Amino acid sequence: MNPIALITGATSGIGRATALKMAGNNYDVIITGRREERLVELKNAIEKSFSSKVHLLAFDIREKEAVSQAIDSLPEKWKDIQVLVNNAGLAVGLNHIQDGEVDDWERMIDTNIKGLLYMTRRVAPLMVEKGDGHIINVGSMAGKEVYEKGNVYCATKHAVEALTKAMRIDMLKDNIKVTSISPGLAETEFSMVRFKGDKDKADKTYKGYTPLTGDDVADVIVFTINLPAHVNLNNIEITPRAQANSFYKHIND
Ligand code: NDP
Ligand code: 8X3
Repeated sequence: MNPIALITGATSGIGRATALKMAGNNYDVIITGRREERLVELKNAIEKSFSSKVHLLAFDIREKEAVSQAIDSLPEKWKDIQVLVNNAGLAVGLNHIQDGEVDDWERMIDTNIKGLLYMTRRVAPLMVEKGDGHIINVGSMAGKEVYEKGNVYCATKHAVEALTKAMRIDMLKDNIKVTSISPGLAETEFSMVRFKGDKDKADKTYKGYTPLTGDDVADVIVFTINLPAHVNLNNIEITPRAQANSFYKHIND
């Protein structure tokens, strides 16, 4: 068997691209997400192009019991997880705090913070047991800065930053690498989810400049994982050339 990587949120965007590139780098991959048909399609695509093995787990990361059951259900050899990419996440809504939808806030907190914690709580002990492993947390530029109407999404990604630092300290003696990667604007399904299916608003987000793609972010994740065992990239910020930070974007057409 190849080394094993578990990628959450592999049905779309950054997670899907990461699963494909990890398979291309001779990892066997465990792919997760809620949309099972997409996981099946991705499994077929990987098996068609690479010799890697694929195991799929369809569950909602917000459900603690579902996360536990999914990890428990893994055949013993699939529990030897070398890399965990905590990628599943979302922004829902873009409102001033006084107009925010409490249900949106809960979806973001439950997915981006609690879901990441549930996964880590079940997978990290498997790594600690063997004294080796690498956890990549997908944060955001929204975890570095706070922008107008970003309130709760930014707070969840600040939490990812804090948890990344905490994990690195807590598992230092166990040889577990922990990295956070903080992308800026990447064209995926992210904005369709944020704007609740409003395609015009979603498309506008990426107009007039060249945004990152899921592949761009996945390339950096794979680079990070492939570094020598004694080297860790603690935190990576990646933006399109046209974006300096959360506030400055250069629109050129
Ligand atoms: P996508 O919407 O394309 O992908 C999000 C993934 O997360 C999907 O596979 C989705 O799977 C999964 N997911 C969402 N909710 C749940 C849930 N409750 N249970 C299980 N899986 C879930 O967006 P991106 O690829 O852009 O987002 C990936 C990560 O990157 C997120 O954490 C996001 O915050 C972060 N990010 C994105 C940026 C961007 O500009 N695109 C920039 C910075 C960070 P499914 O719906 O099938 O469950
Ligand atoms: C996604 C990027 O700028 O919409 O995390 O917060 S941004």
